Amino acid sequence: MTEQFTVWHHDQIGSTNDEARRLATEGAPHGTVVHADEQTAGRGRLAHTWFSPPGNLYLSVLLRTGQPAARTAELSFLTALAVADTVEALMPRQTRAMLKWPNDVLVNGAKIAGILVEQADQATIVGIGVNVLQAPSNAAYKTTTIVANGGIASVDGARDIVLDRLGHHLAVWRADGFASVRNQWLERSYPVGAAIRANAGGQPITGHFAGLDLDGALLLDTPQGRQRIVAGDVTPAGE
Ligand code: BT5
Repeated sequence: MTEQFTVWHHDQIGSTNDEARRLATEGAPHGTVVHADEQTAGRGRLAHTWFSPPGNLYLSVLLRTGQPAARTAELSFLTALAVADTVEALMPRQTRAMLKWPNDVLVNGAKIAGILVEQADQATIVGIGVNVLQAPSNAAYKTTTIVANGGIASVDGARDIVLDRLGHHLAVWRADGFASVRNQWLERSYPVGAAIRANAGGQPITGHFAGLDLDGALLLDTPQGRQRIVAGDVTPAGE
């Protein structure tokens, strides 16, 4: 099934995810997209702020997949593939986008995009921010933009590519399930066996990356055995 997207554009908005949630409660259909040039209350996970000045892409896609809410997390990995494809399409040829659990898209170790997937009533809201021109200088880690990496992009061009790639990966997910998404995600992430540290609330846990579980949970091999981490962040063990 080819995805049909209908884009509602705003010059400025609080958060495209909030607007998409509102539209979901009004019964807006699958494929409704909220795009804004600027956000005044852009959000990340856990009440983090998302730096959202003009010059970047901010959009939220309302999906009604007909799948149980338990599969929502899968959409965050699927979206990361679409965002990585987009970033690579806009940058010089050899530049690769790398994926870091759970939702980061990095270029040369710096965060270039953010993904926030939320459940709203019967719908899923997929929020995507891609730094085209602007990145915050005061974030807790390195950040970057398409343009800083020698890429050439318009925000609307980035939007069209990301929707196209999202449509593609959704079709693969519908046909083949999460296994194919998971394998593609793993190909673009840390190599299995890499030493990483997981921060999941409480003490950080250091171990060796052992891939993703069938539901997208991080698997970490530690001296105490294999651990499953469902929420948190990871960093290379040395940092
Ligand atoms: C994310 O959160 O990475 C998800 C961000 C999703 C943003 C999109 S934009 C469209 C839609 N509408 C919204 O309101 N949100 C979505 P998290 O993993 O919690 O990372 C947030 C952290 O990244 C912040 O605490 C900062 O340290 C850093 N950060 C903030 N703005 C950034 C930016 N533009 N680029 C890179 N890093 C940023």
